[in-house]
Amino acid sequence: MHDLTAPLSHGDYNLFRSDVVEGLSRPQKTIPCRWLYDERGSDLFEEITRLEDYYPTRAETAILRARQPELQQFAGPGPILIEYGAGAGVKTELVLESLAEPRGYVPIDVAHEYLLQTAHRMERRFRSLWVRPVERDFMSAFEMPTGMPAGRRVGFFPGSTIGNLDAAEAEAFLSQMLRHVGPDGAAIVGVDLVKQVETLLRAYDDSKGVTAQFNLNLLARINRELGGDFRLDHFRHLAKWNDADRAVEMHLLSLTDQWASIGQRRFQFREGETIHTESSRKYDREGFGALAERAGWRVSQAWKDDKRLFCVFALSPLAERSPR
Ligand code: AVI
Repeated sequence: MHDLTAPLSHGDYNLFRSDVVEGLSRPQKTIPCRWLYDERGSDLFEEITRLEDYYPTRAETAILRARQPELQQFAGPGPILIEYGAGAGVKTELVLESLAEPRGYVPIDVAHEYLLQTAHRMERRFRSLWVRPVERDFMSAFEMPTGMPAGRRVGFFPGSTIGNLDAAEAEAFLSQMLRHVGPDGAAIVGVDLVKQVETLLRAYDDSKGVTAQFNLNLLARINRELGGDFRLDHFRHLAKWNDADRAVEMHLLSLTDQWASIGQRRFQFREGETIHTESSRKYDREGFGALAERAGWRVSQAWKDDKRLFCVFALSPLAERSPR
């Protein structure tokens, strides 16, 4: 998610190009949201998390702070924290601080520099912690590093990033996390809740226009990295609620009839046509509980903030081993 790296590798360039060309060839044009996060996009996203209108980060941080004793009790003594998509550090520190003598920390992220920064910061902050960064896309199939200390493994997936996955991806992700932590493990997952559409849309179309810049940056990235000629002033950021999917969607709306090229490929846009760039699904307790169950988990605890905007779920394996 946090791409602090310089140019794309050959493989990533090909993947980016084929995702964009294939996505723009569909009846509903679409580009996978992972490409929003080049260096500029990652900076803009960090800025979004500090906005008044974007409540999820604040609400989740408040829950983690308020529930430190419960988190400690839930994880038990000497746990190993496995974080999917290494975060900016505040939430990770809050959780590691809550835990009783954490033994290990395994941050997982595709962005090399970012991952190492996070790993080093946690090593410095928690002196006796065993830290092993894993440079992988958390959606790919991968194994835990060898030599992990003994202890209960606790998966940590904050930020409602699960909302950016569709139902099949979310289930696959939760199943893999269960495989990683094993039958004695546990998980802590941050999930944004369904609420008034007005509040949701304000979070994804903020008054300072940072989310609009974040979305439009995708076209700037296509121009720079794939040799595109998109006119950024001919598109507008659009956030809308999809009631059937229970998701806030980000789109780039074409303001006029126009063509844009990427190398030799030309794409036509009608006035009012959109490129779908992200879905951010929202859950309620029942909906998330059902998803978790399909992946082999049960909800042990569900902690909400005062305004009931966001929920941190503590999950246990459905087939937990009975205490010896
Ligand atoms: C990273 N992800 C959880 C954010 C979200 O809320 O879906 C990305 C984002 N998109 C627009 N604003 C924030």
